[in-house]
Amino acid sequence: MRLAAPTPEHFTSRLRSPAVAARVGVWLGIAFSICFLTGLVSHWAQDPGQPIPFPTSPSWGYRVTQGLHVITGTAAVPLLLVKLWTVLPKFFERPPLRDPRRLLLTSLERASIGVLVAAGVFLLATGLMNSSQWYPWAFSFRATHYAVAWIAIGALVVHVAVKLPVIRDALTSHVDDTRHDRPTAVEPGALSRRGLLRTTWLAGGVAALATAGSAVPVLRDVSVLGVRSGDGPAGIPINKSAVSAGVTGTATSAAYRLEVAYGDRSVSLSHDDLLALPQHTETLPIACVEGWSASGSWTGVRVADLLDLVEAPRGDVRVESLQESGPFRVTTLQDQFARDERTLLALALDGETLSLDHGFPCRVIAPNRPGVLQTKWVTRLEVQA
Ligand SMILES: Nc1nc2c(c(=O)[nH]1)N[C@H]1C(S)=C(S)[C@@H](COP(=O)(O)O)O[C@H]1N2
Ligand SMILES: [Mo]
Repeated sequence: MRLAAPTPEHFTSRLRSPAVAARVGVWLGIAFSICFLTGLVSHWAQDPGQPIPFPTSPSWGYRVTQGLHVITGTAAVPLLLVKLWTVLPKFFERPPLRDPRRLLLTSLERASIGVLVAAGVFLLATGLMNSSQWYPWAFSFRATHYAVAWIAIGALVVHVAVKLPVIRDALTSHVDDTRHDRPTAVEPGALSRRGLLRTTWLAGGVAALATAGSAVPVLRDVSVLGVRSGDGPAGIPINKSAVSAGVTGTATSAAYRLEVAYGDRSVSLSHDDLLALPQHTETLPIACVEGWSASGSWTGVRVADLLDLVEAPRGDVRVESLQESGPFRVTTLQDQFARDERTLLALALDGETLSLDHGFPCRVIAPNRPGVLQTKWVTRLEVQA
């Protein structure tokens, strides 16, 4: 017996039709576009250089864009699976070897689809893994996810342009229309085409709801995928714990000091010194790049007030944590955040001394900022101007 790859004629279900693929494709295109745009926002927000300063208002902006990013990315998973299923026979089409011109065109089109599928699967898979805090890779997630997003969106534009006539035709005719079907795609399945589409929308909706609870408190109970929803002191989840950051000793030591420096001027403040400075309270969210977010009422010292202690001009501030290693040990608090009156070095959350896991003795909390930059266990602020 010889094992042969299937040919398109082996696929007989009438559900595998451009009429279905185009309709699922519209939603997939919308989901990918939302992911792309909100991803650009997130990349900009995390860029230490920021040629155009990231705005500090509205304070909940990043919470919304990043929540949307992860929700639409998750909803895209069932859409992509159904879409791939409907076009599967295409992967087994034989290239038109006898006609060089058609061969070239088909090869180019297939290559662009290959790139699109590979990039799309890569983005959704790494995104899901990231939002469940599983990093089984050595490359930088942000740089790679960002680069591949450009590849995907480029390939998507090419794909839509090439298929535009078929897409337009499929969308303007009835869902059961057979004009663009392969000749063998005639067998009725367990579902009607409309039934398959409804099931797909439902699956996308369920995936979205299952994720949304990490950002939308009222949905918490239905969100089985919302991994870090509302547990942790004051209802705010904990990402990196004090134990895993290795700071339990240094953060609670009587020798703890916050150093504020500008050039050769510096001051050194104990936890009590910080408590003796004017205190301000702001309601601001922690909005993690993984999509979860939660709002808290933070009390502490304005970063601007601290910089005034060393008569520093405004400028980017280098923030250093007690944490000994790890990518988020040192972060940059850009000028516009350092100036903003809502930006605090928080000492308390919901009226209670900050817990060790939330960053005791003090942590950065600034409006409209990715959680990853809200540095905990801060021990040094240095104005770079
Ligand atoms: N020093 C330090 N600060 C840190 C982190 C870290 O790993 N180290 N994680 C950040 C991330 S990814 C998030 S989402 C927030 C979460 O803050 P929380 O644990 O208080 O909710 O802390 C940020 N601050
Ligand atoms: Mo985060």
